[in-house]
Amino acid sequence: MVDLALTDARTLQNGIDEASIERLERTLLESDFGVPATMELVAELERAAERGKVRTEEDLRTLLSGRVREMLLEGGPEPAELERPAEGPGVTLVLGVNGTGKTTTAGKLAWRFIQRGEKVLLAATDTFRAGAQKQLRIWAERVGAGYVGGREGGDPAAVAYDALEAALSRDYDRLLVDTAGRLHTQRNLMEELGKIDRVLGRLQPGAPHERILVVDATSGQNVLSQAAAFGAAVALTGLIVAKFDSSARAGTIVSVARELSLPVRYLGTGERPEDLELFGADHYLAKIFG
Ligand SMILES: Nc1nc2c(ncn2[C@@H]2O[C@H](COP(=O)(O)OP(=O)(O)OP(=O)(O)O)[C@@H](O)[C@H]2O)c(=O)[nH]1
Ligand SMILES: [Mg+2]
Repeated sequence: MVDLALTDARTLQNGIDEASIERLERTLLESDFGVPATMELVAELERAAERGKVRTEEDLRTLLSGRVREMLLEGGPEPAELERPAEGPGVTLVLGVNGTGKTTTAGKLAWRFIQRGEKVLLAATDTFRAGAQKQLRIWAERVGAGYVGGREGGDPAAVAYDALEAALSRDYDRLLVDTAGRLHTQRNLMEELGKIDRVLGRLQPGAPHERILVVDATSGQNVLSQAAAFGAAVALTGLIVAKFDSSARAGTIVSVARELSLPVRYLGTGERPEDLELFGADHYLAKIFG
């Protein structure tokens, strides 16, 4: 929650004071709104204060949440569930740097769609790290999804191909493709993503329908450079912010929506299957501004 307490309640009678504005600026930066969004919000507040429009904390809350809502919408329209075509499985690539929560998020998404009556297949294209395949297979068993993996050291694009072939022939509604964590500096690994993407598209025109970057809520402004690097390799369609439960830096979402024009689609709020929420501006604003 972003603390909107003003420094001195007395000043409210004369409008908001300079110290309160500075304090708010610091709070926004500490919450990872980023410099451009913070500057814009503070300037807006100063303009409103000059016109005598901010006299109470409630005024401040209304002003900020209204403007933050507009910023969120710059990332795109209010997000809906992951896309699924009229025919064939909805294919989603799950991407991100090491340890952000990709595999967990793939498992949670599977659970979510299974709850909605869909038939879901999970594909483990991380043939690189020992144990990665098993982790996703356990999730598949746990939530009742199908599972396709490959042999250790095998070609990730070949696993993706096998999985989509299985999804098509066995009438799955969804295919969620988990990928190995990688740094944007690992050029081969970034190119491998492009290959997985193309292989899927050749087998089912239009696939993958979603390319989701999973970011860690505690990464702050690093999220921006991650999104830029992955966005250069494949055309991202949105973000999932995992570990939202363990971060007070809620402003990251605003800077992402605003600076990257990418919508946040879901928030990860824990380690259980049900700990994934569809992102909604109202809910988010209530969470951060009360
Ligand atoms: N509290 C919390 N923990 C999470 C969340 N999502 C993932 N985790 C934890 O974060 C750790 C890493 O999650 P993984 O799903 O293995 O991350 P990954 O991106 O697949 O990791 P690599 O495949 O190694 O790149 C695990 O301990 C998860 O349980 C979340 O929303 N909240
Ligand atoms: Mg993983």
